Amino acid sequence: MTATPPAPIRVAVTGAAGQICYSLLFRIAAGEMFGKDQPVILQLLEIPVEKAMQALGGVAMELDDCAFPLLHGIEMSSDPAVGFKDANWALLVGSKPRGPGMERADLLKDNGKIFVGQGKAIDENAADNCRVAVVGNPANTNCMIGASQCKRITADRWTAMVRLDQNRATTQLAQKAGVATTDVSDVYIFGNHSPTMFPAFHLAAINGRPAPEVIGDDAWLQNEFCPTVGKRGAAIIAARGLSSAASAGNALIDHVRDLSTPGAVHSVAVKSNGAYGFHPDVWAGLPVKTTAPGQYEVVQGLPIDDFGAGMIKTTNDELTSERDTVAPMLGG
Ligand code: NAX
Repeated sequence: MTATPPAPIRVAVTGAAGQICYSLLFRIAAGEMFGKDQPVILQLLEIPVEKAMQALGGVAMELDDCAFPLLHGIEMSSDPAVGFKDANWALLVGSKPRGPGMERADLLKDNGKIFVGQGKAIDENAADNCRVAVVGNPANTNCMIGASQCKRITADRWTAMVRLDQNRATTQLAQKAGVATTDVSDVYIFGNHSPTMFPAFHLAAINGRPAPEVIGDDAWLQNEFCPTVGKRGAAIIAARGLSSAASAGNALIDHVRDLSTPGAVHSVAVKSNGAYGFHPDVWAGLPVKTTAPGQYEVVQGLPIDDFGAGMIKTTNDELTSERDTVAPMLGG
């Protein structure tokens, strides 16, 4: 007897004609985010500009041309009320890039407006069980702004992505130690998705042993590893002339898959509620354990040494100052 396939998951994705989505959407449709038996319907959102919608049409044609068995539908819209309708997951990838000479405060405010609108649209239109993952930068603060507009889709459902930073840190440690990435575990990112983040090397393990003991070079860990991970995005722009795209899409696959997998322990930016000394109302990268599909708890009580405390203070100060900049946009 053949088992009845599960009902499709509706996945709303913004920035769907952009470069991250050009890798991400195909992997979702291939079953890498929600599993090889789970059908999906993609609800693709772009800005109401002819060029963007035309490009989106081309992406949809390519998705069609893959004949993905799990892809049960593609919907396209520039209206958030339509795009987020009944969505079970909302992946907020689109945002406005920083233009030449643009101040970070202006970027925060310009993108903040997008996330005010999208937060409201998600609260009014998404499915009751909707979960949100924010990728568009500044991701942590955009996530805070979006969540602040919601009553139904509560703050604990709003997450921002620091998984790319976790993956970057894992590979840097593996390469330094001369081991496989699968030999490295317990890599957690604390704070902002920005160069101030703290990749907590003192908690990481290599084949079960503390990473600092295996690597035996604290100066490298503090003075090279941390800045390399923190500034990796800029290094990729310098090399490629474009920001990270395939690796960001890959990280979002990991982020959502692990949030859907009970027992997974991974780095996610969530409302801090004061964990590890973060301002309670900012979204900070933290180690979380998935407790049920879409639900998690912050892993509490991990030891933080003086170096780590200093790093966490710096990244918390940045998150708090971003919060101050966008304070007039916060709903609730
Ligand atoms: P692209 O500029 O290639 O694509 C962004 C797309 O979003 C564009 O097609 C644009 O029309 C669309 N868009 C803008 N506003 C929108 C709105 N209100 N509704 C729907 N669509 C909208 O950028 P891409 O390289 O794909 O990067 C997307 C975002 O991810 C950027 O903000 C980028 O900074 C951020 N990143 C975040 C990372 C993270 O780890 N959190 C890493 C990678 C990346 O830098």
